[in-house]
Amino acid sequence: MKNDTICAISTPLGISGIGIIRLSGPETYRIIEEIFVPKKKTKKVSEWKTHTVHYGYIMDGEKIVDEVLVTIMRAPKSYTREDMAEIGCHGGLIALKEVLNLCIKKGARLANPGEFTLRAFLNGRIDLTQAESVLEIVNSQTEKSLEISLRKLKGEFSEKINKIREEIFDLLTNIEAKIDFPEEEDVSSYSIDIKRRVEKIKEEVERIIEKAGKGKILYEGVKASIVGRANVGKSSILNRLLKEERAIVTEIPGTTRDILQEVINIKGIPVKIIDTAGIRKPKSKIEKMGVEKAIEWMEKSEMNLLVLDGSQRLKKDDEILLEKIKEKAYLIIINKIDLPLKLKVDYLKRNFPEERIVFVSAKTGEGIDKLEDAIYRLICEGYGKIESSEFYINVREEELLKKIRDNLKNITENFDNLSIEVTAEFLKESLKNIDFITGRNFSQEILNNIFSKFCIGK
Ligand SMILES: Nc1nc2c(ncn2[C@@H]2O[C@H](COP(=O)(O)OP(=O)(O)OP(=O)(O)O)[C@@H](O)[C@H]2O)c(=O)[nH]1
Ligand SMILES: [Mg+2]
Repeated sequence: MKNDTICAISTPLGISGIGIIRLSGPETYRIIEEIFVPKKKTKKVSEWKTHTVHYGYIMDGEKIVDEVLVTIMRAPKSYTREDMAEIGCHGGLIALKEVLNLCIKKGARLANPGEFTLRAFLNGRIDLTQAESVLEIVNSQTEKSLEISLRKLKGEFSEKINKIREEIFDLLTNIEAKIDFPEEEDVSSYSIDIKRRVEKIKEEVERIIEKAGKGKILYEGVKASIVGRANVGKSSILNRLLKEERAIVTEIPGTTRDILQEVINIKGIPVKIIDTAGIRKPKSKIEKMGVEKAIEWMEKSEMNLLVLDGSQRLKKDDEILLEKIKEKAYLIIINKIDLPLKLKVDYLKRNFPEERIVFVSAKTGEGIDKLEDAIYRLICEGYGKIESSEFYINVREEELLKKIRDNLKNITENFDNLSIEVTAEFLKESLKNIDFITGRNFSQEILNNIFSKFCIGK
């Protein structure tokens, strides 16, 4: 199966500027030879130089299918390390499908999701963390998370993991020699040295888990709900943050009935903002459901932004929300500062830290930049300094790293009571988990799990 030739449409299905069909495998050049008629026919496809582009027509017998550019990438200098070609078609869906069917007719097989990347992994071009980073690149929502995923693809994360592997491996060799030849050295200084080395490796693993935790926020983002009484300007604030008129704004209280979610980018962090229905005595069944949902969202979000209308005195509903908002990370936004201030700000300042209160006017845009800063600071409070994050680790990698950490901890915490053989077993277990991270050791199940998340053609 590994040796057949696969093909797929690698660009989105639909009308586009161009569409690309990818081929990979030993039959690639024979298939191109049979379906492609270059404008300048000088050499056979199998003699073309690697990384060259050729202009011509895809032909089905006498029938022209599309005018294309064919790019050749010869093994091992290709994404999959196999012979590869990319056919750049005009972006019409019918032509793309026809070219694809022609490739299949000539012996290629339609690729499974992520199969090109799977081959890159199986052929040793990238390890499993790098393969996963490809998916992370595709799913990145901000420049910062893209940068982090690209660093992982380059192998920075693998490098760290491999260094830890080397250290554990070295330690294990050392210990095994000791098991075989027990009386050669002074035992006590020897065990102090082992303990110190395990401690150091454990600290390094902990550091990776901690640093990656910060990367996680850049990749997965934060959920924040905008809540408040009806008509205080929640949807207007969302529109300001989005820099577009996304939510419907009217002077009628109860405008937002259903929940609206949009992702905004705050200094590289994707923040999913949820605009909720205003809280007030519901006038209709639909509105009542909206209000209930708003409270539900407050509970589900990582942070809540409570909007108050600065041109009015505090109402009972505001007070209820001011109480509820304290349950997790929050900001209090005083809106409509373009109007005369009637809200008792002193009262708020007495009861809430000053850095949690932001003054804005969604109408004029004043204070919106300060609101963005305040959201960013709130995220940093919860997740540490984001800029220092080096990489993102996914759930699979995190679970394995935690297993390794716990294994090493078992050694250091019980060191005096452990026999040298048991210590060796713990180290072997750590090594096994490291190999699961990088894919030096893998099961079909792990691969299926990872690559089924990819799209076809990647
Ligand atoms: N003067 C002034 N008016 C504002 C400001 N922000 C919003 N408004 C007005 O207040 C009214 C309500 O705004 P929305 O954004 O729909 O308020 P909301 O909180 O989403 O309301 P519901 O969805 O009904 O809960 C509209 O008429 C807005 O134009 C502001 O900063 N200053
Ligand atoms: Mg609204």
